[in-house]
Amino acid sequence: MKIVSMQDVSCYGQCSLTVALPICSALGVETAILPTAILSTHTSGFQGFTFRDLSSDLEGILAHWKKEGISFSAAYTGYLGNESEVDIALRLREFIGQGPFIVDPAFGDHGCLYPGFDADYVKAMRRLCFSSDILLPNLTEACALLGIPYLEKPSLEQAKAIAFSLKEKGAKTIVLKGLSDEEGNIGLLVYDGKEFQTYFHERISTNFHGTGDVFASTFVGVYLKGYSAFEAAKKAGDFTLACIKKTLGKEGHLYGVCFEECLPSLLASL
Ligand code: PXL
Repeated sequence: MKIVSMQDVSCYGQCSLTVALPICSALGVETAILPTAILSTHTSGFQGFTFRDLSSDLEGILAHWKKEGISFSAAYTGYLGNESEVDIALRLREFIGQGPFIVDPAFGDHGCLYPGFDADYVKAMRRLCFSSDILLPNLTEACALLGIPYLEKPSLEQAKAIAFSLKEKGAKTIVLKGLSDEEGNIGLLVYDGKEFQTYFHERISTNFHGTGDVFASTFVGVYLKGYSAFEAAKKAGDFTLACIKKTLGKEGHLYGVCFEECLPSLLASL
């Protein structure tokens, strides 16, 4: 298995490519990268971060790969630097044949867009998200993509309607994250156009950054090992919870989760 992952390099902060590379590699998936931007840190909780947009390098990288006849089994996209990179991301299809195109919208959480993103970015991201084979939105991203008000705690029926609408817009399988059940657990809904499957587990109320990237990277690696989307989503949810638990109590460590220490148990569970 050889994939290409397109997202930023946040040099410090345990997110995007510094999460995707180790997790996918540990899961036995060769991971090439298409870096969208280089930041000194991610944009949540750090002030004055540097941001170097790499958009103008990306065409050249793809052209070289094409000349070399390079191809991949799948593509996995996350945080892009700006809306112009959506068109580059869409071109990754040329490199993956019939392989899955997996998109983590990675543009917002808790009802807000990440700093620097606006309605135009969301509009551009619709083109990418609605052409994905597997879409991994949280509720913030799902509602923004559909242009509906943010629902923090939708009922199961509302969550199903959101997943159904995303499917109608063109995404083939939807893994909707951040749902709540009556007992206060957190969970997800997987909809592949045939059935809705849900999975809930313990919710830890502390908010750590980068958990969406840990979830997405684990999902991608496990899915490509041959697990179904639902099984991969369950493994990714369990692993993200384990990483959060490992990080709880580590002072000053809200910027990311200590996924490294949990990788051996993830591998042992497969
Ligand atoms: O975890 C998503 C993410 C990735 N990359 C950068 C971010 C964020 C979320 O804020 O700022 C640079």
